[in-house]
Amino acid sequence: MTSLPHPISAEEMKEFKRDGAVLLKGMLNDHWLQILEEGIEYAIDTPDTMSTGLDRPLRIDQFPAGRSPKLQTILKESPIPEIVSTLLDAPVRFYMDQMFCKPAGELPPTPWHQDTCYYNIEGHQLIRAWVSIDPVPRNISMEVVKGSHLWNVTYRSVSGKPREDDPTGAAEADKQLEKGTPILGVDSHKNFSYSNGFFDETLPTVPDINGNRDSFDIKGWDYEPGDVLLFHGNILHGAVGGVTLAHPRRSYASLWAGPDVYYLHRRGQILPDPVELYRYAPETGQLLSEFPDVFPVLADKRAG
Ligand SMILES: O=C(O)CCC(=O)C(=O)O
Repeated sequence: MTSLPHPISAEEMKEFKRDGAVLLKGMLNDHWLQILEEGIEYAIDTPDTMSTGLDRPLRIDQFPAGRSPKLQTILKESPIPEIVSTLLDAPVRFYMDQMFCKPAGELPPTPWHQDTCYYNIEGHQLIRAWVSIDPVPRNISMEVVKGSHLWNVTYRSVSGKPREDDPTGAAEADKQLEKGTPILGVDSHKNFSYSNGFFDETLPTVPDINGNRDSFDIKGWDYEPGDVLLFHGNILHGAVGGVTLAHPRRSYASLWAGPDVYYLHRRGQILPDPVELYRYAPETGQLLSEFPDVFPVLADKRAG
């Protein structure tokens, strides 16, 4: 017995595997949309040290469910974990969440990027569940490069600073890596910035997708509140900017991990580890399942 409003079709499952992304229509009813809106609005009104862009047209918050009880409810009780578990056919653990708010007016773009290079985790069973409480028409939609989740490449993050800008900090970061401790310590939760970390210049840069759109197989959607967009952690994704919207675009994205996801000390870490993980001093290669109190299974909808 599923509590999903309708089952995920075999076609949709196939689409996710093939393209690395699928839009599931009408998965959150008005009850969930109300809770989501309250959760997002609460987070907007209570910025913390992980909020960036307060004075700019792109507000991004890391781990907003940490302070917004209604977002906690979304993570634990809404259909989202079940959806992800069904899609993976595996038990899923919540890793982290982010909120992206673009106010009404001319929208800034979301640059093309991959998510996994930002975090100290790696694995094929990483799924992002992206939802919005506002309609997001195709011309400002999240977009993905179809199939790029299978390219077997990790791109350089589009944030972070070059090592030569801060040689002392870079030497310290390299020492941390050698010791097997994360570059961004638990204190980085107190003063988060996208340029606290160093991008990994040994990784290739993201290709110029907008400059060569015809060369890429780009997929986007007309998104309606209630839909759930699922995309793979390794997929190239972004959103076009420069379009004027009469209402804000408030989105909430959670990252979910299946059994193969493990911890990895990244040279280009940009986002700190979840705060509760630091006390375990995790080592590269440890599965998230080794930290069940930090990452409990929130849904297990295996078919058989
Ligand atoms: O909502 C957006 O524009 C950005 C979302 C995003 O990049 C993500 O969820 O990884």
